[in-house]
Amino acid sequence: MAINIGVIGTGNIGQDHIRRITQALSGASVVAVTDIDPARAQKIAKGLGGRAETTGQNLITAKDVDAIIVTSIGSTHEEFVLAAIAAGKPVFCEKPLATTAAACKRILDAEVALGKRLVQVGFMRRYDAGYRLLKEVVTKGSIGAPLIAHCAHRNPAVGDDYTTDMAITDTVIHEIDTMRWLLDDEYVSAQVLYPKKTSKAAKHLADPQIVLLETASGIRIDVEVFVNATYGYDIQCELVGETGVARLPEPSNVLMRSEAKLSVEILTDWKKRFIASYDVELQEWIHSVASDKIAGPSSWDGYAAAVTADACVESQKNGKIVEIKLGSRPALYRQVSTSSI
Ligand code: NAD
Ligand code: ISE
Repeated sequence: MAINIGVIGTGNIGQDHIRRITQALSGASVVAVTDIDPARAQKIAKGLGGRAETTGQNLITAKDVDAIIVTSIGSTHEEFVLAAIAAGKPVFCEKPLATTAAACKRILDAEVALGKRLVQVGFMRRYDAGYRLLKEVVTKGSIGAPLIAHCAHRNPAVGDDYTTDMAITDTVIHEIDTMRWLLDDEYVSAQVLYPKKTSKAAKHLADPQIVLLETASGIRIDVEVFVNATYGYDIQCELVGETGVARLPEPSNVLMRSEAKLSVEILTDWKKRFIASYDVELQEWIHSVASDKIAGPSSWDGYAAAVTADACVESQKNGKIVEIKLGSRPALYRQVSTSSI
């Protein structure tokens, strides 16, 4: 039986997820959408043959909506995820789970009180074929114990409303989650450094930035976040282990010989870079909803990322190394779900 999905937030990624559910994936259909901009929601609903609900709350409690996707802006996530938990419905929430650790903790507490997992967070890199290969290298011990990781997250440009803290909460949040999953380790400290600023960044924005993370076992991770890198959307990750080095594969692309150059095109759009990962992520989520066993990145993962992001933002302001303390993981999140996530 197909799962009836309601989508809250019909902007950029909301529309992209609707497209993949209706055109690429199986086992679900989108029956209702909503947006704070009603005209946008109505236009999308019309294209779908579904309906537009007036508010997120109405969509969540609608009888024909089995599961919810939250793709509205980050500051609205807490309200909608809590409402979905209260309604007892599975909810896929785009990253970040919420914009502060305190808000994520309220979600975590509500889910723990219910005693059942309903929430999955949109950390899609865990579903990326390249990152999964890297995870296999670590798990098999092919480069020995990991010691150092070098990461880069580069966007061609950002809008004027992008602020210095968003480099952490909106952008590096992906590396924060991916690296703790990849290394199976928790963070103990974070620090943010500011290199020379690019002339391409808005006056109010510090860009690029370097984020330094340390894990409980002593692994050091550096993340360069550079959101006005101009040349493309470029995600890099290299792990240095005791006996070898492993690097995230480049996205496959045509090798061209032309105009006296040997070249490979670099992508500029994050949607294309991770298109297959989003497909796998949402298809697995649909299957998990159908079998009533939510298994992907959890509220605990969303919370751990937010605690780390809070520490990074604090360090952005005081320049210091900030300690990270997660507390103990509730039993609900200790169950092993699948081998890869
Ligand atoms: P967007 O601004 O394009 O879309 C957000 C939509 O939410 C807009 O249409 C807006 O009108 C709507 N909205 C705002 N408040 C609302 C409310 N109270 N109720 C209903 N709708 C509301 O933003 P986006 O780029 O699509 O990002 C949305 C979310 O997805 C963000 O949390 C972002 O971090 C995340 N995201 C994740 C990825 C990823 O790679 N996983 C990529 C892009 C965006
Ligand atoms: C965007 O919101 C995303 O989540 C993309 O995956 C990320 O790479 C980009 O930097 C963010 O702005």
